[in-house]
Amino acid sequence: MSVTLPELPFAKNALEPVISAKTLEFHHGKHHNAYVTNLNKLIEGTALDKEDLESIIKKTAGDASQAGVFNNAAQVWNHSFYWKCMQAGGGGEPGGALAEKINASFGSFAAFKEEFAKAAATQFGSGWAWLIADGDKLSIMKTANADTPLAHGKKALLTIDVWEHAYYLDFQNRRPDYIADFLDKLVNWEFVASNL
Ligand code: MN3
Repeated sequence: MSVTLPELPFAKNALEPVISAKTLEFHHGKHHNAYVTNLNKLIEGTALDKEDLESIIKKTAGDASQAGVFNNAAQVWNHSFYWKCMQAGGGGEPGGALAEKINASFGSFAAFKEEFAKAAATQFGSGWAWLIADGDKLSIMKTANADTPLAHGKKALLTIDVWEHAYYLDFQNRRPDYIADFLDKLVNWEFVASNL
């Protein structure tokens, strides 16, 4: 069973002007695709070839001898999840049970937003910021490089990719502006709520 590259859940130009079609052409068509290709090469003919993506990640997490497999598998999963976290005309505030959980966990939506943006801005070098379910509460997590909440027994609800390849063509070094626009204009709160 080989891992496949999922289609983007929107047209390549759907997230403009925040994320350009050019960025998605490279980010999905080259970067995400390369993680899929590399992973399939690494697991071909091994026992992991019969596992699904989530099991591959869990089975190789923390095993230095499997770092290549873990990094590529986690990056495949992280990107597939990240695309679903965005939509044209997204952003704003969630409602319902998710809004209640955010208020209970962070005090207010504004406080959540500030903490999420801070985690994304302060992740040194490449990585990801996450909203996760941690038992009954929601919390913010940041991970370096390919690392992912799944490898730590946590459930991801929302993520933002803060590798430079995610924003450099559109924002150059202005990572905080990319984060602000992601929160204000792109987050697909229905998808986030569906992960609860
Ligand atoms: Mn990326």
